[in-house]
Amino acid sequence: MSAVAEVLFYAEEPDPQPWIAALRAALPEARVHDWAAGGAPVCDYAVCWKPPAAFFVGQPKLKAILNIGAGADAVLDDANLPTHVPVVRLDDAGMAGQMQEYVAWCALTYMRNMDEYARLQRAAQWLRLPPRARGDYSVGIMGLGVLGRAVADYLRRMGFPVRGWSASPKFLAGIDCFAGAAGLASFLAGTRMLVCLLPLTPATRGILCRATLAQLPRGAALVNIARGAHMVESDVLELLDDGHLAGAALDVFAPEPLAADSPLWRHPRVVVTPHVSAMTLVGESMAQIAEKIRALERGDAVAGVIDRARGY
Ligand code: NDP
Ligand code: OXD
Repeated sequence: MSAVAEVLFYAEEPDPQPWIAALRAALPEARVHDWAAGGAPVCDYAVCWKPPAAFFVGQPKLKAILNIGAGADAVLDDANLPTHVPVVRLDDAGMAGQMQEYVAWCALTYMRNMDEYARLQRAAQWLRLPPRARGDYSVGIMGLGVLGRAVADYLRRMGFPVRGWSASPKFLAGIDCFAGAAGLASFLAGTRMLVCLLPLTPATRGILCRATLAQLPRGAALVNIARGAHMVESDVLELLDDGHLAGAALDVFAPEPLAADSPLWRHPRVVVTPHVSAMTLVGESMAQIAEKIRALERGDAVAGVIDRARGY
């Protein structure tokens, strides 16, 4: 780094101090300022997760904004976000492995009827359901980016038939790939468990609605691990109640935390987890951000720059 870089930090976390300490340790050649403490100078870089409206005010010299997350939807929605400063998101940073575990757990649960056996146990009912073969239980992944591709490959290696859907066409070994609006119907028609790993953009908001989910075969399961606003909650509840959807594993909600009176909490066919399918890991994420700042200072290209026009 030519001169000492000034880095502005904010993370919507109960205790951001371990994050600040990890960034300082990973980037000792910079000065990291805790925005919440006040008094930060004009900075070169902003490192943030869900910053408050005032965060970018008085920062005319930012060279880049580093988002402490894979999804940049929250920071892109910030009314004060400078328009010409690149926004860079996390790539994997320890999240892909967690997503693989979460989706593998869902696929085994739904394929082996473990959710149904849990309900039968609560009713003290001894009932053996017809077995299903893993090779017949297709998993469809919406979004074949950093996380979607890692999950698709993991499930394929477990022996599930895997299909994926993305904006642009893909050719991935052992995965049936579909793309764009033209590919959506065929993708859905052959999917027994649908996994959403899309970014939240104007094109994907509300995509998990009746019109989409009704195209899945009856008895399909839904796994939403992307953003709550992908889902039209009332449509999902209706489809669960009429049996079109056999179950839903939901990790993300709009808004979060999920309201205490939401019917999702107590629905017998819904599993709720509190946005933990892939947690942002302090060490890995701060190390990746430090490397990206170093690369930017050298004038090198970095992975994960958001295309503002497409929103991801
Ligand atoms: P990427 O940007 O790497 O991948 C996004 C994928 O979605 C790409 O394959 C892209 O297609 C596809 N896509 C985007 N828009 C459309 C569209 N309109 N139609 C079809 N496909 C589309 O993102 P990541 O894999 O890193 O992360 C995905 C999301 O996961 C994040 O945005 C975030 O919301 C969520 N997430 C959730 C976490 C949790 O704990 N619940 C943790 C981390 C992330 P193409 O390849 O053609 O561009
Ligand atoms: C992310 C998240 O986008 O944690 O990284 O949701």
